[in-house]
Amino acid sequence: MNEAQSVIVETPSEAVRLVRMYRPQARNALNLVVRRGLMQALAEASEACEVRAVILTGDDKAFAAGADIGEMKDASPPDIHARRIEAFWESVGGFQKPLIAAVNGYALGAGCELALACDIVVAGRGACFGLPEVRLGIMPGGGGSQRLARIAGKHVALRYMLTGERFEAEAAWRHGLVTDLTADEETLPTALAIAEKIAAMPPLAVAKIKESVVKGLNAPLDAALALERQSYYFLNATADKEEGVAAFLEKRPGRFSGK
Ligand code: DAK
Repeated sequence: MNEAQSVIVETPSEAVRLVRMYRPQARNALNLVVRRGLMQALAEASEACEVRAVILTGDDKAFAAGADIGEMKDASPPDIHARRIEAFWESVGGFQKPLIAAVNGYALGAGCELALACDIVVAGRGACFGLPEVRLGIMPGGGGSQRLARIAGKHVALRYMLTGERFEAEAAWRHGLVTDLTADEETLPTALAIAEKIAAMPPLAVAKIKESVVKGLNAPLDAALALERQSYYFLNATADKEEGVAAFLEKRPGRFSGK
């Protein structure tokens, strides 16, 4: 546990880190302490070679109910600038290993943006999403307006952002924000099973696939296809490719070295 116990880091297995936002008295609202704790946990997971996938979660009531509204109250633009909140969002968006959100309860505002910034989102049927910033006279500032529009399309993004209305996990799944819809009690086990599956894959292939998709989405198609091709050639020169092909032909599981 770190940062006054607002973020708890668990190691369900050597290859999987579970990072839990823990500020239940405020529905896990992302104050400065929680943001710092998350940044620290991600930096440590990034450094640790044995970690192959990270799960972000909250508790039964909330993944996270947004940025801390109390901290916003008297914040002027220079105050907000000085807090360097973008460093937090960059640490999530730029995280190189697979990041899985396991969402139960509320994922609102910055909490929803956090889920949107992950690579895979598992949600319990009772989860509730939304970007209600408009009701506070502001707008999503953690990438939500761009990521929701890219994932769900302009109409869906504006439908929810302009009204601030919440939407249920089932709708989030229909709109493509949620990859896996589960019973609430299955959210974490499902996320863990996905993380373990990824962790058993050849690490270089996993890294290149994530890089190709995430960077490719920000690039024109020609440049994105060139990046994909380059990564493909790179992977063809790895020991893991040799092992993966040999394992298939010999009808046995692959033993990958990450080389
Ligand atoms: N901030 C602070 N405290 C919060 C909170 C929040 N976002 N959400 C809940 N809490 C606190 C409540 O004040 C309450 O505290 P006490 O009264 O017990 O002291 C406690 O958590 C329990 O909340 P409720 O009593 O309201 O519990 P309910 O189950 O009835 O309702 C709720 C849960 C999540 C539906 C409700 O609390 C709610 O609507 N919360 C606000 C949700 C919201 O509007 N979220 C968006 C916040 S704005 C930026 C990047 C991103 C952002 C900003 C800048 N930059 C890069 C600059 C993001 C902005 C936002 O997220």
